[in-house]
Amino acid sequence: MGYIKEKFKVKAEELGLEVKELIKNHGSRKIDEVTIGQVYQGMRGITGLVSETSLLDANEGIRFRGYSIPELREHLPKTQGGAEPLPEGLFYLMLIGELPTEADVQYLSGMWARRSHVPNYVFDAIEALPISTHPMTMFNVGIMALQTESVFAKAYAEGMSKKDYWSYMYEDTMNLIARLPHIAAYVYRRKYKGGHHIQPNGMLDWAANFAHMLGYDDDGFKELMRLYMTIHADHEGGNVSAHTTHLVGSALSDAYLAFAAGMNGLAGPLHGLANQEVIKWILNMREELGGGIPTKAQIEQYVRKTLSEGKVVPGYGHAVLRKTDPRFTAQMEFAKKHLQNDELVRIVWMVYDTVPGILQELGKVKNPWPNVDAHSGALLVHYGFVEYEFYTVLFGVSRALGVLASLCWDRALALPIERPKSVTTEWMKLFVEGK
Ligand code: NMX
Ligand code: MLT
Repeated sequence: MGYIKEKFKVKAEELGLEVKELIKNHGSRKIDEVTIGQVYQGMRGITGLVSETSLLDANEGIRFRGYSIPELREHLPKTQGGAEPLPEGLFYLMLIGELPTEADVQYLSGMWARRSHVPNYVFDAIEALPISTHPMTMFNVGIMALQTESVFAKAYAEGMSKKDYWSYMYEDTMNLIARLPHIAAYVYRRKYKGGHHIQPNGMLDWAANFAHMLGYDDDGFKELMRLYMTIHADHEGGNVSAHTTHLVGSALSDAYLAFAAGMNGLAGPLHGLANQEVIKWILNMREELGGGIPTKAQIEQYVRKTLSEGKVVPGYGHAVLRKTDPRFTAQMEFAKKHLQNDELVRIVWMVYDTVPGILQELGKVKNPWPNVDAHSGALLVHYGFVEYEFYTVLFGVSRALGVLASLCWDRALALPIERPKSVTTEWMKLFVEGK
C-alpha cells in the first residue's frame, strides 16, 4: 500500500471512532430546525450534510481544512520558480487533513502521471458524438465510458467486504483524477483544434500537463491552470456537484458513476455553466455597443436590460456567500500581477463596480457580489483560450479533486445510503391545519 493510502487509512480509522462516539453520546442533539419555507426554497440554510474537505463561511468564503485561499496560496508547495499552489497539494490537504510537503506533492504528481493512461474506447465513445455536442456532454460521455475501469465496481461484483469499500474507492479516485485531464484535453482538441491531439508529458505536474495537452505551453497559462485547478476544487458539501456526487455515491455507485452525476449538475447554468455564460454576456454586451471598453453608464444600461428580460446576471449572487467570493479576488490579484491592462479584464472590473448596486436595488437578491465565475473567463481569453463553451469542463476537472476526496471519506466513514423524507403539498396543508 502506498504511504498516502496508509496515512489516509490511519486518519480514517481515527475519525471513524470519533464519529461513532459523537453519535453515541450526542446523536439526539438538534443542530437545526427546518421551516416550510426552506423545504420549498432549495433547502437553503439547512445543515444536513457532513463534508470533511472544506467549510464555507458566508462572509469569509471557503476554507479547505481550515486554510483560506490566500493562506493556501502562501503555504501549499509550488513549482520551482512558480508562485501559484500545485493542486496536488490541495488534494493531499483535503484527503489527509494536513499540509503536504514538497515530497508529498511530487509523489502525487508522479502517481497521477503513471495512472493517466486512457483506453482508446473512451476516445471512440467521444468520437461517436456529433461535433456540435456541448463539451460538458462529451466530457461526461468520456467519464461514463471509463467506468468500465472501476475497480470498486469490479470488487463489489466479486463480493467485497464493507470494510474494503474505502480502499477501492481510493483506487478509483486516484485513477479517475489521473485520467480526467487527458479526457478533457481530448474533447477540447477534437472540438476546436481539428482533432490534432497532444500526448501527455509525464514530467510535468498535473495542471501543467493539462495545459500542455490543451495546447497551451506558455508558463503564464500553466500558472493560471495551477491556480484555477486549486480554487475551483471544492466548496463544502451542499453545492450541486458535490452534493450529487455524494448522494449518488451513497448508493455505492462507483467513483465514475457518482462523479459523472455531479458533472451533469455542474453543467447547469446556475452552477458551473455560469462561467461560460459570464463571458458570453460580456462579449454580447461589447458587440451590442460596437466593441471597445464600454462606459459605466452603458454597462448599467445593459445590466438593466438583462434583468428586464427576466434573466439573471451571470457570475453574481450565491446561495451561501454574502460577500465577494475570495475565489474572485484571487483571480483579480492574478490579473493585477500578470495582465493589468487586458481590455476584457478591465471590463470585468467595471462590471464589478456596477452590478452589485443594481442587484441591491432589486431588494430580493441575497448576495449582490461576484462569485468565482465572474472572473475566470477573462483570464482564459487573455491567453487565447477563447472557446468559452469549454470553460465548465475546466471547472469539472478541478472539482474532481474535492468531490472525490470527499467520496473516499464517505466510504471510509461508512456513511449509509442518503434518503431524506419528502412530503406532498397536501401533507403540508394538513400539517398547517394541525391535522
Ligand atoms: N441576477 C439577477 N437575479 C438574481 C441574481 C442575479 N445574479 N441572483 C439572484 N437573483 C434573484 C433570484 O433569481 C431570485 O429571484 P426570484 O425570487 O424572482 O426567483 C432572487 O434573486 C433570490 O435569489 P437568492 O436567494 O439571492 O439566490 P439563490 O440562492 O436562490 O440562487 C444563484 C443563487 C447563484 C443560483 C443565483 O444568485 C444566480 O442565479 N446567480 C447567477 C448565476 C450564477 O452566477 N451562478 C454561479 C454560482 C457559482 N457557481 O459556480 O456555481
Ligand atoms: C461552487 O463552487 O460549488 C459554487 O460556488 C456553488 C455553491 O457553492 O453553491
